[in-house]
Amino acid sequence: MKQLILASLLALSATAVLAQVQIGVKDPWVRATVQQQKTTGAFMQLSARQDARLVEVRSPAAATVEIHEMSMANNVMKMRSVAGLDLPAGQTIGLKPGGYHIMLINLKQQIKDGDLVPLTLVVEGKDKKRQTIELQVPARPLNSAGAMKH
Ligand SMILES: [Cu+2]
Repeated sequence: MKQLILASLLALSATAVLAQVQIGVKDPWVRATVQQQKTTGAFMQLSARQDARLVEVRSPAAATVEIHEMSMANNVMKMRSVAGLDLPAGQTIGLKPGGYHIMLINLKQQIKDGDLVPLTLVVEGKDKKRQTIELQVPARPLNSAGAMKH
């Protein structure tokens, strides 16, 4: 229970900080892993007040972080890395299992339910100026709604 409260407080404070940079982040979470698992996904809702683009994501928890897109091709779910994700003004872009997501590759350690995973989003505005958004993203269990296989 304590962890739950902490997680929601952190989510609130993340939103407050983000108001200054015109990017909203809602309900971020990382899928917890089992031992030996080397990859996992991070998910959230992003909204921008002006046109912007998510160009990079970093995390000390993984050797490599990529922005991935999932799509169906011949009834097979395929995943590929994309250079960036457009955030059109006024729209909410959902990063969710089965769609766009942030992929954490070569995890340095197991991510357990309730852990907070630091993520840095790098967002580029139309003027090509970049800003970083620091998040502490709570891990949710493997079997939480919408968990996906990789
Ligand atoms: Cu992926």
